[in-house]
Amino acid sequence: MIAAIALGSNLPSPFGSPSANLQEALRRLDARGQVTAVSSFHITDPVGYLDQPRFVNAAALLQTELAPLELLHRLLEIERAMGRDRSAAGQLHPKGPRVIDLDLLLCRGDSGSPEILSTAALTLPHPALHQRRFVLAPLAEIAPDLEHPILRRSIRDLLNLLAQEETPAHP
Ligand code: PH2
Ligand code: MG
Ligand code: MG
Repeated sequence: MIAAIALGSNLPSPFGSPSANLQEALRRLDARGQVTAVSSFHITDPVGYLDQPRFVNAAALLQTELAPLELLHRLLEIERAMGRDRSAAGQLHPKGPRVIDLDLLLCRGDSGSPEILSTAALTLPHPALHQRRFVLAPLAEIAPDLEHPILRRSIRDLLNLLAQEETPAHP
């Protein structure tokens, strides 16, 4: 299957800067399959919880034999191995600063059929995918024609729709 993955970091780690963390995560992802495309790295203002450093965000496509839930567990394993601390003591806020965040966005089987999942462990497509510029803008660079299987819109269209929403109406 092919998986679209969002990457984010806004804290340094022993691997280096947030950008170095993304590079290290991509290297580790490539060991779980084949990274077939990587977007540019976007410097973005924090969304949601604002009192934290700016993020470096990117998107990647991974060709893998893993099933979605297995892949999710590998992503969480990479986050942990790279020093992501999800404990209450280790994080300021659930949406606060992190060394590395790997989010599974969208998966397609080899026949092209989309994975639609709604379980306690995993929801696919990612429920906030279409609302986040820091996810859509990088993904649109590498997969503009990828269709959101529920909204039935391409990533390019979703990004354009978000841009329209963000534009204030004329008086
Ligand atoms: N991730 C969050 C919360 N806010 N803001 C930006 N710009 N980029 C992120 O990756 C991000 C965020 C929680 O996952
Ligand atoms: Mg996230
Ligand atoms: Mg996450």
